[in-house]
Order: sequence, then C-alpha cells, then structure tokens
Amino acid sequence: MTEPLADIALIGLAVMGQNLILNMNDHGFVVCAFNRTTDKVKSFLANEAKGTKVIGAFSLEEMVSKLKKPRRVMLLVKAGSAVDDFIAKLVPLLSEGDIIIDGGNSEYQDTQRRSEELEKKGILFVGSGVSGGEDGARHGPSLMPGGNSKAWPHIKPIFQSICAKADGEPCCDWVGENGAGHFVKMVHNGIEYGDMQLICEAYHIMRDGLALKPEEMSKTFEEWNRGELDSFLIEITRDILKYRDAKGHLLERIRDTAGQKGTGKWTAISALDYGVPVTLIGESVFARCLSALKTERVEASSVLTGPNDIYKGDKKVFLEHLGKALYASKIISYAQGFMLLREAAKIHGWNLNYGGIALMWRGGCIIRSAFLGNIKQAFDKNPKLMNLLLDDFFAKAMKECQESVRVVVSSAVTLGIPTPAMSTALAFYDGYRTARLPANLLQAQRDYFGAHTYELLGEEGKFVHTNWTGHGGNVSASTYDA
Ligand code: 2AM
Repeated sequence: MTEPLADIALIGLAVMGQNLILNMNDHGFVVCAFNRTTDKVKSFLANEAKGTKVIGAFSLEEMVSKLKKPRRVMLLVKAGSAVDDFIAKLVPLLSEGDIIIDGGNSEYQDTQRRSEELEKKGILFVGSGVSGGEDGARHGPSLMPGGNSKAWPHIKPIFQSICAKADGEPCCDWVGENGAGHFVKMVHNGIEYGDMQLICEAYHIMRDGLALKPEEMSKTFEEWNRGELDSFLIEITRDILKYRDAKGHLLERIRDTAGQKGTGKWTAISALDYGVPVTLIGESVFARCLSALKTERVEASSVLTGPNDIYKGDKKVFLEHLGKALYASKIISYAQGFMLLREAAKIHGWNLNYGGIALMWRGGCIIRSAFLGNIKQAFDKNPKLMNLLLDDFFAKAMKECQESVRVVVSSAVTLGIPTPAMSTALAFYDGYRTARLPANLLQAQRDYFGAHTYELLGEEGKFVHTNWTGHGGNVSASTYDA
C-alpha cells in the first residue's frame, strides 16, 4: 500500500517537535517527520508515533517528495544557524509558493531577514511563536504566526485546529508581516518575566514582611485565583507553595538565583531601541540579574544595614491590598507591553491585531489568564485604543487599585523588602498620568551645558537657545550629546 502524501513536514524531533507532530496527527493531519540525526526518525516512528498516521523521511529529498502542494515544511530546530542551514538546503528542493515555517524561538530580526530573503525566491516564509512548553505542544499551544501573509490560508486549518482554545475560540491568528509573529512571542516572554517577578515580590512580602507560613501563602494564592488574578502562574504558585517532600516544604530549600534564556532581555533591549518605557519587564530582567549575585548578596547581608521588621498592621487587610497591588501592577505591565507592540508595528509597518494577540495569549501559554479576556474586549471595543490604561474597564480597575499599590510599595520600602516591579509600575502610572513632568528642567540643563535648545510651552516646533551665563556663545549644538 502506498503512503498518503503528507499535509505537512516537521523537521526537528526534540520534545517540542515530537509533541506538535502527535498533536497534528490527533487532528487528522498526515505529518512527515524528519531530523538531522535520522536515527531519531526511526526511533520516533517505532515508539512515540507507533500506530499513528505519521510517516518519516530519511533525507530532505525524500521528505519533499512525500508532501502535498503547496508544500508546507515546519522547522522546530535550535534557533540560529540551524534554521539558516535548513532553509539553504530546502530552497533548491522547493517550488514557488511552497511554505517554510520556523516554529523555534528565533530572534525576530532573523525572521525579518529570512522572510524578506525568501520572498525574493518565491518561498512563503512564516515565523511562528509557539508557546506552552511540552504540554502545550502536545495538547494545544498558543501559536503566533507572522511573515508572508500569502501562507496564512494554507496553514490556518492546521494551526487553528492544533492550538489551544479559549471560550471556544482558537488561540492562534495571523499576527502580521515579516518578523511580527516572533516579535509578539518575544513580548509574550517579556510579559511572562514581569508576571513572575510580580508574584515573587508578593511572595517575598508575605514571607518576610507578614511572616506567613507556606500554607497561608498558598491559601492566599488560591483565593486570588478565584478572582481577577485567575491565571496559570497564580495557580502553579499556589501548588508550589504547599508542595512538600520528605524534608518539608521544597520551595524554601531552592537556591534563590534565577536563570534566564534571553527573551526577557531581548524585550527590554527592544524597549530601549524603540524608546518605549517598558520598565516593568526591564526591572524583572534586572531582578534576575541581582538574584544571580548570590555570593555577593550573602556577604553584603552581613555588612549593609536596613530595617529588619515585620508588618504591624492588620494582615488580612494588607493581603487585600497586596492582591489589588498585584492586579494593578499587572495591568501596567501589559499596558507597557502593548505600547511596545504599537511602536514596533509603527516602525515595521505591521498591521497588528491587538485583540487577536490578547486572545492568542488567553490560552495555551504560560501567561494565560482570565484577564487577557478583558484586554481582548478593550481592543474589540476600540481597535485603535491608544493605551490599555485609558480603556474604561482598566481605568476603573486602576482607580480602585492604585491606592493599594501605594500602601504595598510604601510598606515594602519601610520594611526594606525590594519590590522593583511593583515600584516601577507605580512610578510609571504616576508619570503617565502627569501632564507636566520635570523634563522642562532637563531641557534647560541640556541647553545650559550643551546648547541643545528647548521649546517653549505654546510655541512647540520652535527651538530656541538661551545664553544662560552671559558668557559663551549663542550657537546651538548639534553634535555634543547628553
Ligand atoms: P539533532 O537531533 O540532529 O541534534 C533541537 O536541538 C533540535 O534541533 C534537534 O532536532 C536537533 O537535531 C536540531 N538541531 C540542533 N542543531 C542543529 C544544527 N546545527 N543543524 C540541524 N539541526 C540541528
């Protein structure tokens, strides 16, 4: 019996690739599996894919010959040169209109470049964010595809069947042109850093400021998970806090140094590149960096002084403030993330569907939460919304919660507990709602020492220089920078 032609080929049989193949198979698609080390194809067919419709190939030529047209080839290989190597080998074997999808964790600039290069060769390139880890890949990931939009109708049926569903809707839609899919995935990861850091700060305050026991903390997270904070990360925190092994609570024995793989850092770098104040993600990356200085911190802890106190007020009332502070900080973090998306879209000419992005993150991925449903609604109401904080629902939430952020941040400051993410959330909020910032003084200083010029209120667009000291020249500067 001849094998049926495959709907799609998938290259890269590490855990994500294998799980995506099995997921596609469950949804009725015939997948052709390939891997650089072809022994893995043999082993996959004989084990994990045994009894399925999955077929295998032992060379790229064989793989391509087994595909329906237009051919769809998805790469799930290590980000970087492996992707370029496979693309270079595939192009001569493919025809115009065939599709290459990179589902790895590629940097969006690489996706941008590959998309443009392949367009010239008539190949439709897609860079897709895939989130949800091993389990998501197997049972429904969040998928964020972007690139050559001509590819979308050909991959849509596969992508929208295998992805997670939230309220019956697929957590996958076309994101935008070129590197848009991987950019959105990168911002998703940055937001994940922010969400995790905020939760860690709440835990730190509960543990060291309120002296709560693990079970009490777990119970608080359980309560939070029933309300507006309902999310995957709150849920797992609840479970982590109460997890015990033979030696007791495991969490308290875990070394407090965080690792990182780079996507949070990339988000912060993009924020700096594009000039968008994505401060909460930035602080979250730095908090991980500070945590990594364990040896120095241990030494400093016996040299540097600060308060070493616990909270004296009503703990129950404080916990209510803490929940609200967490929620408000989270709103600010997402508002900042969407500001970055907006700016990048403007610069790259991407036509991003912000409500669609919120829906893609609503299920399947690490930041999945009920709250993303509210973000989707905000953009559905007004697709051109300038800032999430200005939406009625979120403006009202901030009105109700901003006082709690002040209570929590000021108490943390008094207790000597660091809350970099919550503090920056509040600083951003207060800055964003301030019509007149002190940057007038900044401009005056720049003009004073560097003749950088300034504009007068009401005379925007007209740049003037003052000779502040009475000596020196009247010429404005264009080279000296500060
Ligand atoms: P391998 O099994 O042959 O190592 C995750 O590491 C996936 O990326 C694996 O399928 C791995 O193939 C593939 N991979 C990693 N580096 C690669 C490279 N330089 N060229 C091709 N495939 C690579």
